[in-house]
Amino acid sequence: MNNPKRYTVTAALPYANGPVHIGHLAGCYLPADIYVRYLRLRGKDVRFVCGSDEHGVPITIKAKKEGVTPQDIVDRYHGMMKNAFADFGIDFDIYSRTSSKVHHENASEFFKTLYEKGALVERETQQYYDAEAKQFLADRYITGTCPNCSHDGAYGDQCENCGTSLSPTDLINPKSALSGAIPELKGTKNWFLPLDKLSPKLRAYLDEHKDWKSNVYGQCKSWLDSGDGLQPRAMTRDLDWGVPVPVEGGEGKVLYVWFDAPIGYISATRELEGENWEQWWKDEETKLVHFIGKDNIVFHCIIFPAMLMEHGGYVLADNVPANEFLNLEGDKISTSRNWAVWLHEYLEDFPGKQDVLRYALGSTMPETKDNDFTWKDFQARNNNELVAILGNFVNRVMVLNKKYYDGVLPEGVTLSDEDKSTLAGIKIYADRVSKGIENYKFRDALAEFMNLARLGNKYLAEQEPWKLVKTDAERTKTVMFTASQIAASLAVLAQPFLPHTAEKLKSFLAIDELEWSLLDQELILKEGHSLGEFGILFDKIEDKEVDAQIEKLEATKNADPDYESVKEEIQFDDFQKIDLRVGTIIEAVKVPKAKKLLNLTIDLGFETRTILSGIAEHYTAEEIVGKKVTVVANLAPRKMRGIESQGMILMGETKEGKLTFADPGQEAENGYPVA
Ligand code: B3M
Ligand code: ZN
Repeated sequence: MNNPKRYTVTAALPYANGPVHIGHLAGCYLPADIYVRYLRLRGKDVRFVCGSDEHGVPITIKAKKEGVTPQDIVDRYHGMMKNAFADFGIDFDIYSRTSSKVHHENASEFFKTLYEKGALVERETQQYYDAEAKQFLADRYITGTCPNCSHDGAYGDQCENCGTSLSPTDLINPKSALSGAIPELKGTKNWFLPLDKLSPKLRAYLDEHKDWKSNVYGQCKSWLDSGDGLQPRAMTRDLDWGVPVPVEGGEGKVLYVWFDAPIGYISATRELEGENWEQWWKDEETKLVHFIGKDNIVFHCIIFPAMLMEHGGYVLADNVPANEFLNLEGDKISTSRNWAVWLHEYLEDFPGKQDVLRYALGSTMPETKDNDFTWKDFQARNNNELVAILGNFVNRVMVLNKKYYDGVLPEGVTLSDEDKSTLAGIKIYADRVSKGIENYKFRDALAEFMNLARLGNKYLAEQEPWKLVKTDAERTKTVMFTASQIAASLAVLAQPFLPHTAEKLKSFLAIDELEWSLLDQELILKEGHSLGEFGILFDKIEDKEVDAQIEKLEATKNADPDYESVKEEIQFDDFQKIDLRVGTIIEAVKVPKAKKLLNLTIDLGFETRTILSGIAEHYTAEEIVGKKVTVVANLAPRKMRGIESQGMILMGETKEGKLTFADPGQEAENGYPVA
């Protein structure tokens, strides 16, 4: 779309189940931010929306693993993610969350509209069910072999290896992710979006967008053309975490996370814009652009457009510039294996160096194919480019101007042809930067920015003002004046990529506003302009700093994958709240009809307690009488199987999963603290 009236730019809503890492940044948020910052500089009307995706199985599985509620999980990560994005200058107009009231109402309303229009098909189908966990197994609750590429860990909704969208019943050798059990089939009712019937419309939409990146267009095309074509897809789930299904018969079911999440973009806009939200989604002259990673292509290019078409009244995405994946030191980034560079940890190790990471990622982002982030490359980008080219050029300009003219640009300069052609270079590079960004070629754009700094260095190296000053004071003035213009243009052009650096340059050069239109002026800085105070832009990163990062990663690799990650840090006061005491088991009986439970009577010295413990599969009642144990003495009582358990005993575990007693030692006295 040429010359739209306004832009709505979305960045994928990350699942709130872990902190943000470099893969997130390079895959989606950095390119989106560069694009948006650029549009704003060009005076465009833009809204940049994002937020946490707080529903879906990734959240509930994590909660289950930790024994906390899904709400606990999303509350823990939402704020952390929001801060990480802000710290790295990802300049959203709003970072919302899908557990918000506005979103629940909006998603609910959207579903109801489709339902009332008859756009959804109600169907009773056989779905996999885990009898042990008493739960239907949708999406990531079930894994198996991908029918398309034979990858072993495919999920019930998608194979991450080949990107194909799946249904649980497509999986070969399905297994419950909850219990590992082989699931059984059980009938249940859900609402489906008939993608098969919508295929012609979707195909027409795709045909209008042959300009999309080839990785995106190609993937979509192959789904549409695949053997059976598109299949109806369930938009509801038999789960209890999500937006409740708002129609009759929907009790106990929620909207499919991939139904509600993209609506989250609309909800965030509503939250941001109040009554004015509609123009951002419904006006023909609004250009909608979704920034995502490649595993989200089917949802943004097929399913969400289908939902919007069926609803009616919405504009569809003009482009979906999806990136491929970023690997780390040759391996796939993985939250669960802790193979990642977390943004918050990066900032602890490299305080104030946000732009260095933005630059390194911007230069290697996986625009057309998967790419690799290495710490050595990071170091080289910093030392050989940011320090040696950009930093060096700016520093020479600042230092020499200070030394020769006390920081006031000389007057009475006469530009030679060579100076003029050097200055003409500014426009050429600026145009290349613009073109790159407008065509979603952010790496090229960033490279052209650095090329302009190279031009500046070359100019200084050829003119050698530090020598010239001894023989030709007049000519030196012109040289420094010309070089200063290049520095000023770099300040303007740095803004989309390196916003923190641009701010520094702005104050070094004492420019009031770094408007893009300055690049069209013949001269950005006038004769007699006073420069500001300055310092060093970038400093060298030493071998030992990146070696430490590599070692940190290596340690992760060597770590036993069986270890659970250490829980969130607590304060000493939190720990002090737990009252641990020495006790002795004086009686033990099996709890009838409970496979795992023993009913223990514990001598705590000052009193005896009844404590139920889930150790019956590991110990017989007889063999543990007389054992010393560590008791959590102030745990609120809990009723299980009609018996009140008045505390808990601590157990260890062997590698094979056998429980062992956390024994305080034979001599320890009952009732005395364990601390
Ligand atoms: N949360 C998937 C992801 O984080 C998903 C994106 C939603 S965008 C509407 O990869
Ligand atoms: Zn596959």
